[in-house]
Amino acid sequence: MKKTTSKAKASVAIAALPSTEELKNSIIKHLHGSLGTDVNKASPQAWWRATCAAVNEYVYDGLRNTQRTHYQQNTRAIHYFSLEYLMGRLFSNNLHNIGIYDAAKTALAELGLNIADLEDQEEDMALGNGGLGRLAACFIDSMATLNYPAIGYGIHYEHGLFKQDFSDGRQIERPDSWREYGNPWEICRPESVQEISVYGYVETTYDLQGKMKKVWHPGRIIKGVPWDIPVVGYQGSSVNVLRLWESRASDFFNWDVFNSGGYIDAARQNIEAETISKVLYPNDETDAGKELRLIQQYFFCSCSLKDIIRRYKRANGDDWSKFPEQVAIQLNDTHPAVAIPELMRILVDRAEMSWDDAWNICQHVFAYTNHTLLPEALEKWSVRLFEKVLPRHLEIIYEINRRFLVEQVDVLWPGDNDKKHKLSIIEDGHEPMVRMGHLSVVGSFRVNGVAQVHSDLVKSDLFPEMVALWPDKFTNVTNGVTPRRWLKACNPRLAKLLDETIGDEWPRDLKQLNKFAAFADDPAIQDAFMAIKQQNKADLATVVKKLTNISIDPHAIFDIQIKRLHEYKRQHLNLLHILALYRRILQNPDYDMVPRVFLFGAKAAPGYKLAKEIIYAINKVAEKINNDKRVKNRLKVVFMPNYRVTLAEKMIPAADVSEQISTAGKEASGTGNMKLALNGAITVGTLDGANIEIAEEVGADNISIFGLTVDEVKALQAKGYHSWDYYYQDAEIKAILDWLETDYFTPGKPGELSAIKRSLLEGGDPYLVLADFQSYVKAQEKVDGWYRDQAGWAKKAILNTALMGKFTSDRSIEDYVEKVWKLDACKISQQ
Ligand code: KOT
Repeated sequence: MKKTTSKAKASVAIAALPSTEELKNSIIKHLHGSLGTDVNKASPQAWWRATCAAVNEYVYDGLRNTQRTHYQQNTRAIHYFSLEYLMGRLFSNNLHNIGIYDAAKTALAELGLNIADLEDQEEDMALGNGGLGRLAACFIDSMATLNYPAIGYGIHYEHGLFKQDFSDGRQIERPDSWREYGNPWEICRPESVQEISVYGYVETTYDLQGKMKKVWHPGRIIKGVPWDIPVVGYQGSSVNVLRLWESRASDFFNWDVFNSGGYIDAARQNIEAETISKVLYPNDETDAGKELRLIQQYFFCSCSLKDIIRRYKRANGDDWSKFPEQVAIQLNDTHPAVAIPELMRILVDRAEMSWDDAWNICQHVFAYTNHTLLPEALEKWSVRLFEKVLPRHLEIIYEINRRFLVEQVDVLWPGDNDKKHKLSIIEDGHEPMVRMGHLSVVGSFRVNGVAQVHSDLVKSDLFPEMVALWPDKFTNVTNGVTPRRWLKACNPRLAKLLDETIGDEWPRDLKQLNKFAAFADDPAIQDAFMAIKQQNKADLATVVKKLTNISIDPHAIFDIQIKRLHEYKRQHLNLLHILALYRRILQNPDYDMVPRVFLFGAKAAPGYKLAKEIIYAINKVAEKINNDKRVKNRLKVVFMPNYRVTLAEKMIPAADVSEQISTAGKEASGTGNMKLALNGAITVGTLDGANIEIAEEVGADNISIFGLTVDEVKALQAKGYHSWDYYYQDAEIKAILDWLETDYFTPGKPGELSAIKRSLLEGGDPYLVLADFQSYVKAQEKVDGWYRDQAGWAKKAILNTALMGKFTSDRSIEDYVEKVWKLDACKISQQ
């Protein structure tokens, strides 16, 4: 029997790791004692739950050690506020991070079970939309791994991001019920329930000394119940917590209504209170006017702040002076920005602190990360709605704004009303709005973008005057991804090759991958690398067959675009290229190209019409191409249904080509670009977001860059961009767009795919698809040429993996620590 190490390591939260035999016994013990079933009749679901319970024994051990150490050392901690956490599955991630994946695999095998079957019992925890939510998940993994005292705060949505089906090629949304039968990783903490208020009115009162005091009489009280999800650092470093709030009706409040005879009213208010954490909003739509969304934001911010303050007071009593030393709060975009006026309210109204002292605390506590420059995504709330939901907070925002305009703006630009209009937190107009970005900048001590070019644009285009006021406030932290999930766990074959060639330190020190570059010309390593890619592609082909019934050849180039569907991400540019290839094949039956499989994965926001039309068009074109014998398998097109973290983990290790083709200046960073390159895919990309930094790292020979740069995009738009010119001057573009209007892809229904053409011509092509088209085609031809030389390709792919060390989320977190949080790591002691 192979025995895993049970040696206790210093600064590791989890004391002793189990042997295979111990794990087996523990699983059976839980099968009997926690699940009430027996080895002879247990379902895969029961086996999975029993294994989770066995694993949790070690997780909880680490959790207790971590929490006790943090408490004893009264450490400064970072509190990550995010409306989204896109966690995916936790089973294999926890096993890998604890360091017992192999032991568990063997234990299960000896019990007659396949670990992969158990993994498939778990629903994805999809409490996020895309990049922003997945980044939060990578960050909490890294914070635990690096031993930083950190807690993630968010909402315990009952329903995560919708599930996607296709019906005749069109997206259908279905509800996601990830915890319908409970979730073994979460712990309810009724002892830490909080109550928060909304609605009502503000009364102005005066005390005996004539001092004015504002009293908020809330209209509704809501209970927040915390659910803790332990976050296991790699090799069991620290076990931190993700604390998610579930809304419930307040017992206290509803009892009153009940007593006054309002039984139905009480029941209705219960339902309304519980609605708050019911469902995640799918983004890319404007949330303006959505009262529930504002309440969600306030609900989790208020619960979290109260939780932080409770913990602070337990250690420091009523002395607020150490608060900014102990507490840092990172705002994941502006969604949690209402935490700023909420902390002011608590300090001024509740703790009776002076405005100046309270503001001084706020400005040393909050930091804000911007994730987008798209104007429609910059959050604004109507003053009217704000006043209805949070009347006292609106007053506080007015006062923050008044002081900001008088004490900052008017001092730097005396009498300049244009500047005041531009910088005011309140936007004028017939419907005045609260600008959450402005509020976040004014209330934070640091503001960062998520890739260098994006951070530069945040300064130059979004907040130039704020930079003039506070030049040192703005900084960059380039995103990263956790190599534990996005290489070690999802690509075990490549992980093993790396362990064997460069040692096994890379998962916690990704710069070690550099050593792999020395093997880029080594034929044996090239062969091994390509064989692994081939096996991963064969595995994916099996998944594709199962999900779509489409057969794909693992020897073709696997060309992958996976990300939310949005015009700026330009899935339709990819589609136009596919149509160009198809057309060339039909015109020239011997058209010479390396066979290619184009794989897509993307969800469209339910209200985003054009995004849904693009999905439909890709599916219809796929149907035609995949069934056209004349193509002779040179082209296949697959739209994978229900793209999510778990599907990403299967697609990324199998990718040869990574599509990162956003209009320059629009994709803040991207993180899929990092995951794909890390797994040896060659990027076809624009000079946008983190693609620029990826190109710097891997070198121009190992990436296929195309398209307009940020400056060229600006120049073209300044001079006036006319997409019709490209249509009339480029016969290929014209033919393809006209083709979409026929009934070729939708027999008997001409015009079904015309939405794309319309947006590119009548709609003015806002994302410059036609301007970049020919350059994109050339970048793809370059890739086709590269692939014909397999040794040359292997070298490029190896160098992509080897040179991605910068893009670990551990580095991002170290950057935050140095530039923003000023935090010390905390060695965890065992009891
Ligand atoms: C959505 C709504 C409002 C504001 C921001 C967003 C947003 C931005 N959601 N996801 N993002 C992405 O965040 C990632 C992590 O920083 C970036 O890599 C990506 O470029 C953003 O689009």
